[in-house]
Amino acid sequence: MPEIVLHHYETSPFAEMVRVALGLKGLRWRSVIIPNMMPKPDLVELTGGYARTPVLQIDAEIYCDTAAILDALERHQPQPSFYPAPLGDLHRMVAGWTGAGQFGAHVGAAMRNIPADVLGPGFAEDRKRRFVGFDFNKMPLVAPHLETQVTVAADWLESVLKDGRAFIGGDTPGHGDLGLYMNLWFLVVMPFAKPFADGIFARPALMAWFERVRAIGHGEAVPTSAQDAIDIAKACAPADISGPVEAGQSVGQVVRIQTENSGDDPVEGTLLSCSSQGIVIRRDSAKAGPLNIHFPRVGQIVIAA
Ligand SMILES: N[C@@H](CCC(=O)N[C@@H](CS)C(=O)NCC(=O)O)C(=O)O
Repeated sequence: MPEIVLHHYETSPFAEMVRVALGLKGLRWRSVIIPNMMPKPDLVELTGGYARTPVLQIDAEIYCDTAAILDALERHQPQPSFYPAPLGDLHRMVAGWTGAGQFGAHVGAAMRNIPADVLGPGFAEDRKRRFVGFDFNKMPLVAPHLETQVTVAADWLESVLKDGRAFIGGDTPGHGDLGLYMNLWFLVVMPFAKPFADGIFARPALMAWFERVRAIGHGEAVPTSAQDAIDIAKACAPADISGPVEAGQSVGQVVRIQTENSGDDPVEGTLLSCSSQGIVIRRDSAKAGPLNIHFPRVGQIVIAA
C-alpha cells in the first residue's frame, strides 16, 4: 500500500482543506507536523524549496499546492469524487477563487486583532517576506475592507444554499465546498474576530452547510516524524513519467518552478511533464534520493534554467 503523508500544521486553512479531503475519501494517512514559518529544513529536503503549507507525499511523489494534492488524491482513490456532476471542474474554479484574494481577506478579518505576543517573534516578518503585498502592520488599515470581501462571499454562499441543497453542487460535496469551508473554518478557529465571525455565521443555510462539511472529518491520521517521512521516500522509487510537455519545452531539460507572488526559493529539477494537468519535475534529495515533485499548472512559472 502506498504511504500517504501530509506535511502540515494545525492552524493552516489550506491544510484543513486537505484534511477534510482525506476525510471525504475515508483515507488513513500519516501526519507530519511542520513549522508554521521558515526555516523548514525537513520539508525543503523533500520539495527542493517549496515551503507553503500543506505538502502531500505519496511514497516518493511530492505534491506542492492543494490543487496538485487534490488531483493526486483523486487519482489515488477516485470515489467519492472531488469533482461531482453537475459542477465538475467548476469546483476547481470556485476553489481557485477561495484560495486567492478570498483567502487573504479571511485571514485578515480573522487575525486583525491578534496580539503581537500570540503571533510570536518573526512571524509577521516571515509572512511579509514570503507573501508579496502582505503586511501585518497594515492590517488595521485594510481589515475593514477585507471584512467587506468576506461578507460578500458569505452572502453569495447563503444565496446559493438557500434553495435547500446540501452542498454547492447538490447532494455531494466537492473541491469548491472544501475551499469555501477552509476560509470560514479559519474565522472559527481564530478567537480574535468572534463578533465578526458570529455575524457571518448568522446566515442559517451557510451555518448548516458548514456543519455538514465539518462532519466529514479528517479520516484517520497517524502521527509520524519528519525523519520517517524522508525514510519512506528513500525506500521508494519515483514513478516513470515522460511527457507531455508544452511547445518549446523538452523532457529532461533543467527547469526552475517558481510559485507566483511567493518569496520562497524556486524548485530546480529536470522536466518530466508540463500541461494543463500539472507539472512534474525530477530532483535528487541528499537524504531522500530521487523524487518527483508535482505542481499544478495554474499559479506556477516554469523557467528554463
Ligand atoms: N496555493 C497554495 C497556498 C498555500 C498557502 O499559502 N498556505 C499558507 C498556510 S494556510 C502558507 O503556506 N503559509 C506560510 C507557511 O505555512 O509557511 C495551496 O493551494 O496550497
